[in-house]
Formats: sequence, structure tokens, C-alpha cells
Amino acid sequence: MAERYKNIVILTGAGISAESGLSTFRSENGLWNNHRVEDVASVEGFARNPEYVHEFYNELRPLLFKAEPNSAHLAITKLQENYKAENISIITQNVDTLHEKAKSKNIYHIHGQINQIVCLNCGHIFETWGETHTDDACPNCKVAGMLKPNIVFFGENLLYMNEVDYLLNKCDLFISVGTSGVVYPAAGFVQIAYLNGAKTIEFNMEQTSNNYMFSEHIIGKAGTTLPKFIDELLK
Ligand code: BV8
Repeated sequence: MAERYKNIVILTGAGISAESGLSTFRSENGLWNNHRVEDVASVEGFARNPEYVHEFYNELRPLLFKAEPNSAHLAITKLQENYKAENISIITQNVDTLHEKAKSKNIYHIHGQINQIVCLNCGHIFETWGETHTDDACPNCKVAGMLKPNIVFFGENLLYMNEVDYLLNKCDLFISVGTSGVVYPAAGFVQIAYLNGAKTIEFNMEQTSNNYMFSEHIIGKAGTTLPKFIDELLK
């Protein structure tokens, strides 16, 4: 009989979406190879050239719209639907909606979502899979030139941090899937879980930088390793 866990947190990064055909950030053909991250994902970069940032996400949006969840996303949904626990939550750094498409629940997009736009004038957030441009007007306050993809840039605070803090302090199993562990504060989540006595497991193609906080490393493609692990848990 596999170990019983009551509160499970699953942190996901770009690697879980790789087998859905979406590029990760820091691989050889990574998303940021042709763009400086400081220009497309930082507060300063957006202030300097907002149209360049809008264009970067306009190019990316249709790819994410068309992408389908893979067996790793679907395995998480199977766990949520069949494992008797108090709570199984997903904290994702990904701005794609593949967890939603896999019909998972309790999803926290701490770095935002590519199909959401926020108005910096009135705070209104609306959804679109279409293009956005600097001089578009907000559908709520009608002010132009204040729209931004609802994506957390470097130098911006993360979303849902109160919920994340609660979940990390309560979990007895912390699973990290497909993240290089270089972006904070997400890269430090494992430490909070570990120091609270949770079992911590990393699913990746290789051991990552903060590996000393993981009690276990399951190396391989998440589309194969995660479903296998979850089937074991469900026995
Ligand atoms: C903040 C938005 C407070 C765009 C992103 C010095 C030290 C420590 C921290 C800092 C520092 N200086 C500044 C900071 C803070 C900074 C930071 O961490 N910088 C780092 C780079 C040093 N963090 C911030 O600014 C954060 N905010 O701290 O707020 C604050 C407030 C005001 C002023 C200062 C601070 C904001 C961070 C969010 C930034 N936005 N993206 C977009 O998403 O388009 S980050 C970007 O990286 C993405 O969100 C992405 O999700 C995230 C992490 O990347 P990964 O998902 O891990 O992807 P990656 O390609 O790196 O790795 C993929 C992994 O998958 C690899 O390991 C690979 O082996 C594996 N893999 C591949 N295929 C598979 C696989 N695994 C399994 N199966 C496979 N098939």
C-alpha cells in the first residue's frame, strides 16, 4: 500500500508543457534565445518598449491556444479525481492553460496567464486569445495605452501568494515537475515544504540547482514518469 498523503502541492514549470510542443525558456531552442528576457519579461523592458512586449506575446498566444495537454497534465487530473486527500493543488509558473484543458482543479497561475490582459489604469482583467497593442483602449475604463498582458514580469510580485503560503505550509507531499528552479520566489517553494516536513520529489530531465531540498529525483520525461508515479499512488 503506497504512503497516504493528505495535502499535495504540485509545482509545474515549462517542462511539463514541453511534450505538448511548447518551448521551454532556458533550453537550447528556448523561448528567450531570440529575445532578451530583460526586454520581454521585465517591468523596465515593458516601460521601455511596450509594443515589442505586446508583439512577443501576440506571437506566442496562438501557439498556446492550439496546444493540447499531454499525459503529465492528464495524470494530475486523474490524481485529483481518484486520490482521497483533503486537497490537491497545482501551483503553476506556466502562462499556458494546459492544466485547465486537462480539466484539473485548484490551479494557481503565480506568473499569470497569456490569455488575460490587465488594465494598469483601472485594474480590470479580461480574457482574449487575440492580439493586444499598446494603444488599445480598456473595455472597462475606455482609457487607451494602459493595457498589459496579465503576466508577472521580473520585478513584479507574484499572484496568489497568500494561497501559496497556506498550501506550502500545510502540504505533506510537494511535487515539482519540469522547472529549472532558477526563478524566485517559486524556486524557494520546495524549501518551505521541506522545512515543514513534507516529502519533496522532483520530476525533471536532470537534477536542478536546488536539488538538495528534494528527497527524491525522478529523471525522465514527465509525460512518462509522472503518470507512472501517480498510478503507484493510486494503488
Ligand atoms: C519577485 C513571465 C518580488 C514571462 C517569468 C537575485 C537572486 C534571487 C532572485 C532575484 C535576484 N534578482 C531578482 C530576483 C527576483 C527575480 C528572479 O528570480 N530572478 C532570477 C532569474 C535570478 N524574480 C522576480 O522578479 C519575481 N518577482 O521576486 O517579486 C520583487 C518585487 C519587486 C522587485 C524585486 C522583487 C518574478 C518572477 C516571474 C518572472 N516571470 N515569466 C513568461 O512566462 O512569458 S519567469 C519564467 O521563468 C516563466 O514564468 C517560467 O515559468 C519561469 C521558470 O522557468 P521554468 O518553468 O523552470 O522553465 P525553464 O525553461 O527554465 O526550465 C524547464 C525545465 O523543464 C528544465 O529544468 C528542463 O530540464 C525541464 N524539462 C524539459 N522538458 C521536460 C522537462 N522536465 C520533464 N519532462 C520534460 N519533457
